[in-house]
Amino acid sequence: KIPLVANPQAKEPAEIASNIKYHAHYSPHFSPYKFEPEQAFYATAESVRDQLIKQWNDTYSHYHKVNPKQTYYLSMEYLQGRALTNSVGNLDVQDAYANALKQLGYALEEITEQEKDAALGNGGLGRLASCFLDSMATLSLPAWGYGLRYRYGLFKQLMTKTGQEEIAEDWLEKFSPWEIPRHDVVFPIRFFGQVEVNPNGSRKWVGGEVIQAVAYDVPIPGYKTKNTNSLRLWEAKARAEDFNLFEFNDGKYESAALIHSRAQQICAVLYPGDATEDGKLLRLKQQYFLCSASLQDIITRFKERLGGKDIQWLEFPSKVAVQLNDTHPTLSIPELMRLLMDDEGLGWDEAWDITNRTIAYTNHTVLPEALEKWSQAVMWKLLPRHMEIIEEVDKRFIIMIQSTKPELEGKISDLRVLDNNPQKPVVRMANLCVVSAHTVNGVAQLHSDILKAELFSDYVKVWPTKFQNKTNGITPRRWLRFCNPELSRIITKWLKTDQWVNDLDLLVNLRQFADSSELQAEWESAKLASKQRLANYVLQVTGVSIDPKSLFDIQIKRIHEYKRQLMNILGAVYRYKKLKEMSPEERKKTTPRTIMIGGKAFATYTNAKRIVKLVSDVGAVVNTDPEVNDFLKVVFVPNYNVSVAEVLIPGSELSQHISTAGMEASGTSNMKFALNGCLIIGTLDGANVEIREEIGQDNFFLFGATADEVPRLRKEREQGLFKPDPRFEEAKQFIKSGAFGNYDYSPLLDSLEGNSGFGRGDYFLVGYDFPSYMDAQARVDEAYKDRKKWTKMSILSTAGSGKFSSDRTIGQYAKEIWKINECRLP
Ligand code: 26Y
Repeated sequence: KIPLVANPQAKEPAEIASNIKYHAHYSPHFSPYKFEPEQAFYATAESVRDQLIKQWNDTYSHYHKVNPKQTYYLSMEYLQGRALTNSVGNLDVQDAYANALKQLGYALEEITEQEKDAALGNGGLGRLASCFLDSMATLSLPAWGYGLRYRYGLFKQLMTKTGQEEIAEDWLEKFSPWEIPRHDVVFPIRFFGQVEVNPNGSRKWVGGEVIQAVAYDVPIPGYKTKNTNSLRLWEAKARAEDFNLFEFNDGKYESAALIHSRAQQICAVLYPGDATEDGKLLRLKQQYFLCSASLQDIITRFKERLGGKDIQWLEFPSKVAVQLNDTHPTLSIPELMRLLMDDEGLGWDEAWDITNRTIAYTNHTVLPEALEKWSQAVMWKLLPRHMEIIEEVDKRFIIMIQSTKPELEGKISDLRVLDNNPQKPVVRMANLCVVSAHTVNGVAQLHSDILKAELFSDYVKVWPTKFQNKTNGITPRRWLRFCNPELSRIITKWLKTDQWVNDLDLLVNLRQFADSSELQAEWESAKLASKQRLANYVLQVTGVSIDPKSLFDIQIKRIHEYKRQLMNILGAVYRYKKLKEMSPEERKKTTPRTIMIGGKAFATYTNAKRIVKLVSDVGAVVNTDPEVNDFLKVVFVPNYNVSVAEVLIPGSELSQHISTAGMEASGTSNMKFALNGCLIIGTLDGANVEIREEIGQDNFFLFGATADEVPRLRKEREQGLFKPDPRFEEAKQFIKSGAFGNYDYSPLLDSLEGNSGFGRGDYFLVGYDFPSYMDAQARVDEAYKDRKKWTKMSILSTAGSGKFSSDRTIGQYAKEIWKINECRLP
């Protein structure tokens, strides 16, 4: 009885239902006779997209007309997750859609579950980019994202007997309702070839192969604003004229389509393995593809928006800000130089000045192995003109230092862009960024301080004002308002406003109610409901049943030795052993715990994979041991991703952020947990330091060495000057005894020995921090017994999280780095 009516601006539930039905019927993707949850999802998403398109087009025209300075965020990763809940929430049509779907026989929550995560990223850096997009739109800032449209994003993690197995995750299997191909936005991207010198001395890159970049746009709606920005993802496509029809007709099918298959490789997967030379080349191609397509697009738009006026190139930086999300898009620097000099005819000095005033760089790590270095030979082969430009940047930098900072003469070989070590000449991408960009920032205060004091300390002497801090943030829409509606309702009720969703600092006003038993009761019941939902999820994906009355203790993040999931599991092993040794009466006095660990290990990172295996092996034993079952469960949550996080975080009570101090640049899930009233056990690392400051030290379970102690402790550990705590030895020994099966854990356990000559000799200081970690865990157990106190701490965590809104972070980038202003749709 619901009519089929196309109505892109439908407001009333009945109209929306009609529009959804219209899409289900006329969508070319499905047979019109079926309306199962999957079709219902796609039809609903298309109807939401209808609503977005008008605002999206209006936003584009508005920016075009006003022509403000605009930011372009370049990132090789975006971890967008699902978009439906976020879109209806940001459009403020959640109730209308829920109602419309009800008329069609569905619940909105059920339909949203049908959506596949867009996982075009690995971890923190990619999710940060996605939170930033949400804040840029919400703040009505003229700011777009650029990325790559990977065919296969982050792999799907399967847990088998041997541990993690990776399989390709087909997020585009059917199609994505959120992307719109722009077949008219196409740029040529060249690879290989040679440099031609013209009689007038100008240079031109010619030959090689040319592949096209085609734009796919994803709408990014803001919350409580009509501004709808874009995430532009590039897809690679060969030109039709490069298809060799003669060869094909001659039966040489593969060689005829060679360039087509080479084009397809570029965006086929996120982080293709780089163990081989071909793998490295492909990764470099991906990076260049993003940089070149985006800059050509930016320059085209700059020209279009002049509306016929003469081009003043020196005005470019007053219209364009480019932010590099780590060094992955560094090739933007020589690419912008090349476009300005070779295509637009500018001289070096002008081009350099423009490039410098346009580009800013964010560093996300101090780990030496994560600092990108590209072989000069590979660069000369793939990008000969860019290598010429990089050599010139390097040469001019050296001259500048010699003439202005002679005292740094001895440091030049470390500071310059090229490392000409004859064994392996490389380009140091971070150095190229620091030398070329106008601003360099770290992602938490401690991290930015370390950058200035260590990694980039000599550059600070050259450019004392270039370095800034921008502490990361998270979007309160996805990470509280939409993923935790129960808690949101309570917050709104007590603050008597929902303004906190846009102005997260308002959460401090919860502090005055932290002792109220009425609020505490509501708070606890919301938490319990989220824990129940989480328990259902865990049962569904692992078959393990967990008790919502136990303490839910969660560590979810990429598996990495510096993040020390190994310390967590050693703690669990020790806890298990002690429980086994206790009498039944003693056990009853302990605090029951459910330890959940989730995260993906990079496919070739063997020690990380061993950690995954150990967690699941420990779980298999503990969870089936009737003696301890009521007091401890250990669960490995498979295939951790954005939508899994949206279930886990609201249901968490304790979360672990336990990296070796100085190694986690910031962390962002720590902010999500704290915002959802979860207490943190953690080290003084990354943003933990600031979170603890904001929520109060009494509400944070602190342990471990500080960053400035780490170098000395490492030395002592290596020299065998440090005597490990007996608890640490006991836990390791218990694993070695075969208590969790006979898989060979020795490479893992040996890496924890300080002076054994194995690996880096407990480089991550698990041995040193273990006793203080266990003491902090004992304080957690005690605190949890006092429900009133715990709930108060939980309320204070949320109340103190205002600073960690990505709206605050983006506001600071806009003002202090990009110099852009709001450009709100009327
Ligand atoms: C190119 C390759 C070697 C590479 C690929 C991805 C290197 C690094 C990365 C990703 C890094 C990353 O995700 N870093 C994280 O960034 C977050 C956002 O700033 C931080 O919160 C987190 O501490 C940091 O590890």
